Amino acid sequence: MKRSLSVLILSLLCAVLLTACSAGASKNAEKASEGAKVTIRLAEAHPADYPTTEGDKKFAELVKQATNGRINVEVYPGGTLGDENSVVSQVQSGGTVDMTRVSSAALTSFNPQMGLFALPYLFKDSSQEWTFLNSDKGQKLLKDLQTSNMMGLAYYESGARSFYSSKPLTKLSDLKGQKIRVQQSAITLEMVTALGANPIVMPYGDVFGALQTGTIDAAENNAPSFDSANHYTVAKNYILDGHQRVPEILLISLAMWNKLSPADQKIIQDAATASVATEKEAWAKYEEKSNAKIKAAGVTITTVDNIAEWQEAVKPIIEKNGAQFKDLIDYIHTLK
Ligand code: GTR
Repeated sequence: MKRSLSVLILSLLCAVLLTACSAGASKNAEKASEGAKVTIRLAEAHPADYPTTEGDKKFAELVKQATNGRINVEVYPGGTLGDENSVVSQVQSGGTVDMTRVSSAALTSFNPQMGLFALPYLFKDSSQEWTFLNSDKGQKLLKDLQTSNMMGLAYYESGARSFYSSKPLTKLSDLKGQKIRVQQSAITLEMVTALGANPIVMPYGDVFGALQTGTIDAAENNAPSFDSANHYTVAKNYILDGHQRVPEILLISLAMWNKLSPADQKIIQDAATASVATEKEAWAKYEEKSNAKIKAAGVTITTVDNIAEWQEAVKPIIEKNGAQFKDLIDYIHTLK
């Protein structure tokens, strides 16, 4: 009798607590769904199934959930809103594109601090890179984009970039004289020149056609991009020198950011932070699939066993451009 009474009291207590909690939760949700509706247009250069797009979609879903649909993030994959540079200009000027997932390389001409990630062979591996990205110094770089009217919400994984060519490419000296497409980044242009090749800046979407027609001989990217953009069907030689680890950034215009209430800003920031895990998980799977696909397609894949030779060739570039990032570089070298 005594026992069943205490069970009853306990169950009653639980029920009261649960009701109080769910009332609190629905009150919060109600609060988040109050106010004017907001639509955020997010531009993505990659196709719908690419890892970064998976991250964008997760971000949109989390924002929708937290605001009961009051803030609607529309994701536009496949570069339909324009190439990276024009999209970043839109975001920066508070134009019709409010957000984009973009390569930090495309931000270097808008914010010189982003040039850090263009420095060749800066990070030892992904683990050292992420220790830096998650550190206060790495996060500060994101927030400092505000000085360029943009706000970095999160970093996404982008692996390491390596060269691929339609011409033979199994050693450093093969790069000599090759016309290589690069992203719009002054440091990358200098790096490619130092490696003996001729850099050509061109939008990502034009690379496939340019490889086909021979306007360029080569390009450089991570395996998922090499695969998803079909470059591997034309450029059959891939040399894994891993010259750069250029993180992706989830970016919002300062114009949109400043329109949001502090509570909404927190929802947006939290959703962006939470979406990183989804993107990284999708990245690992996609990268594995891409490597298998590239191999099966008969691409000659060369691993580099004398990376010191490549590092030596770009040393002057690091010395010249690294001075402005000395503190950050020294800090990175202390990380495991
Ligand atoms: C990819 C990156 C794209 C784009 C592309 C490029 O790795 O995800 O946003 O910057 O490289 O080479 O232009």
